[in-house]
Amino acid sequence: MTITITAFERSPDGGKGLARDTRVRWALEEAGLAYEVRPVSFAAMKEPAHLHLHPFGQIPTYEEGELALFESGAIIFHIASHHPGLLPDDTNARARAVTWIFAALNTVEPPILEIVTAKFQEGDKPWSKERMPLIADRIRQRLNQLSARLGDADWLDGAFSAGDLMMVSVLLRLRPSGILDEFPHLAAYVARGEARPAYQRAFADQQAFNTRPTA
Ligand SMILES: N[C@@H](CCC(=O)N[C@@H](CS)C(=O)NCC(=O)O)C(=O)O
Repeated sequence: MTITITAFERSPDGGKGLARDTRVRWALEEAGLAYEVRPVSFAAMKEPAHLHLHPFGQIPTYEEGELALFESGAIIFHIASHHPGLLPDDTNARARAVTWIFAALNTVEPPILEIVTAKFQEGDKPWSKERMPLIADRIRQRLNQLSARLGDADWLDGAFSAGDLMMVSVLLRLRPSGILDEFPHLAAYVARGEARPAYQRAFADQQAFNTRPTA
């Protein structure tokens, strides 16, 4: 069955891999699944056809036959649940890997997203600059805790899992800020994720997609 995901017609990051279709592409590559990408413009994202797929008018979405999903977490959990390689077979280890997906999305990503909000939505406010160090400290607090848990292990809980895929994807968004480099274990963890052939393919594909010549 054909799998189709949506992505920005042209990502605002110009192909740095920070848009959330990259994490879905990565999961599909890890699972060895072929997929198609449908570009969506900012205007089309808020129109009824796309809102039917994604109630909040965003990307990524995922379609496979009758199934249509939104939310990168739900999409990756779906892929990982139906294909080998992204979740352990042992029931408890599987539950822990899923916990790391939630931890990445609910506990680590929110303070990181504040940087984007502060820069792009509040950058013109007089208090915006004063807020930045507070955001950076909240991120550092989370990274300290995460780094303490990871220690010098390769992955968060045994073998690489969808939990690592999500955590690395979330941490990658921090790279432009330089904060990640303050945490050598986490920087090495992210580098290990990026070195995976499936990530390399996903990154190259999104980069080619976002730098393709305009028609
Ligand atoms: N929680 C959602 C967030 C989706 C999201 O914020 N997507 C961004 C691109 S990475 C988007 O579509 N932004 C455009 C907009 O919100 O109008 C997920 O993980 O899929």
